Amino acid sequence: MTIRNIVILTGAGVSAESGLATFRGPDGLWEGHRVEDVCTPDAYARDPALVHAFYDARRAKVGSVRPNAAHEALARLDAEWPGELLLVTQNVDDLHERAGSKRLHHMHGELTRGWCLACDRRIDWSGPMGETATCPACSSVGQVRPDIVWFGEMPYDMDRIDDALRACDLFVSIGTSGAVYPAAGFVQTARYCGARTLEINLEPSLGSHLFDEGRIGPASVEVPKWVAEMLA
Ligand code: BV8
Repeated sequence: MTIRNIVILTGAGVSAESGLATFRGPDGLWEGHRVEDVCTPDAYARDPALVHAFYDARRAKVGSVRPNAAHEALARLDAEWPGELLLVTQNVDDLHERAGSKRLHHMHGELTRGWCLACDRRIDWSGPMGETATCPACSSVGQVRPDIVWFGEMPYDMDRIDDALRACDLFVSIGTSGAVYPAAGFVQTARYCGARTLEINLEPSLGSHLFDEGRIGPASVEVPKWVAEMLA
């Protein structure tokens, strides 16, 4: 089958070798916290200081790390692939952008953006946010939350993702445990619509049985190899 249109899904595993913790590893991001305590709207309503501290720490950390060879290889594929390509990331770090990816969508939001609940604008945010942040657009104080999709909230632009999955010839999942929906279900949509499916991960994910092919190894090694094959 000729491959023209590609959809790639990435998770925390693609940023692990840049030094960013994944969620479910031994040093997992959520090890210190219960997911319900930092990643839900209820958590934010109950303890905004804790949720802001969790995201302020992660935003600061991202500023001190760099894209790795996997991010760079995906950016090269984006620049050189002649067909359609959409990189959907579950990650809220900006390492794909900093490596140069353009055809990119953050389905779970971004650490480097705030969402003002007073004026409903999304604003670029680099430093700490905390509970008393002032919205640069409407000047309201303490109404800015992280622009992150929490559990129970709808991931961004699902129609765009669905259209791309239905039109793709190849779906590649990289560095994700397949633990969270709707991202974990994308492989089924792609298969149903006739795409080939490939998983690249450090270990088989929860959904590995749904993939035509699986490559086990670190993203910084396996992703550049795969991209070189695609561009050969
Ligand atoms: C929704 C942003 C519906 C936050 C994240 C009950 C109540 C409410 C909802 C539900 C419910 N039951 C089920 C649900 C649905 C829920 C869900 O799926 N829950 C799970 C726990 C069962 N999903 C949702 O709530 C979603 N929304 O369903 O909305 C709706 C409908 C109508 C109207 C309104 C709403 C929203 C989910 C989004 C949550 N936000 N992230 C933040 O970042 O803080 S989730 C977060 O975990 C990630 O974004 C990602 O999506 C998910 C999984 O993380 P991974 O990226 O896979 O990372 P993980 O650590 O798990 O795995 C890393 C992998 O990498 C491992 O496999 C490892 O082996 C590998 N690896 C490690 N190192 C390397 C490597 N691979 C390669 N190289 C390496 N070096």
